[in-house]
Amino acid sequence: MRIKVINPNTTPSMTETIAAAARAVAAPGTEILAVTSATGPVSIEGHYDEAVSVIGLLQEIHKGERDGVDGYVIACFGDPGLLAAREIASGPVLGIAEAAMHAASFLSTGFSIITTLGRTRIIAEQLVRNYGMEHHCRRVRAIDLPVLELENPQSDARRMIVEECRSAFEQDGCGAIVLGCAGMADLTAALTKRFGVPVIDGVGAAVKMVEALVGLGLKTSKRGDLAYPLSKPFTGRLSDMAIAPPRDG
Ligand code: 5HY
Repeated sequence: MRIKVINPNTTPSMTETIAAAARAVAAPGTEILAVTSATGPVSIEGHYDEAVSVIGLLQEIHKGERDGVDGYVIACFGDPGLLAAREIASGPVLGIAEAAMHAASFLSTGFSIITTLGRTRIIAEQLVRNYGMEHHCRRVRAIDLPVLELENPQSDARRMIVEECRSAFEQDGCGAIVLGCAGMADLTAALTKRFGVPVIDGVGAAVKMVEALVGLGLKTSKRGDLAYPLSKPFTGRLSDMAIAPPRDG
């Protein structure tokens, strides 16, 4: 099967981290197509960044549908554009935040999330509520470091994440950690070994869940609000994103 893993920020080095995490867990018969959005912000650190990033993400989903991709992973912890992506995809589309939270809820009675900036922490708290995870998520924590500092070998990001994990275990009573940024995907193995608890990277979790759903022969429901968008003209710069009317017969 072919799973398209889309980094909706436009930083190719982060896509490499994401691709490595996806390929590390993919089954032998799974091909990972890892792509960087062609347009949008270099990092996604707020509602505005998310909103703008969704255009490039949806363009990649459109391409994936033309290429016959089996399923998709949105590799950004805000899960930007998740429902819009599901409207235009036939196969499953999973966001890394929802995949990681669900995986953590299977493995512990309470998890803490560690993300980058304080403002992203608030967005992650909203996701926790949207996904009905209030009873599973003990706390969302932030290391107060911009996303692209995770890509900077000179930054203190690793040490800060380790310290935040330690605080989470001491103060939150959590049994698992969810890494709250796609750029943290390469830390999973080292943190799991260090703390001896499940540390969940959403990229890996989402790839395995898409594999499972595709393996079960399941697709995105086209009944109700996830039905294909209505055909109508789009005007202005995004006119090529209009949905073509269904062909007769
Ligand atoms: C992410 N931003 O996963 C996030 C989440 C964060 O560009 N990729 C981004 O840490 O804000």
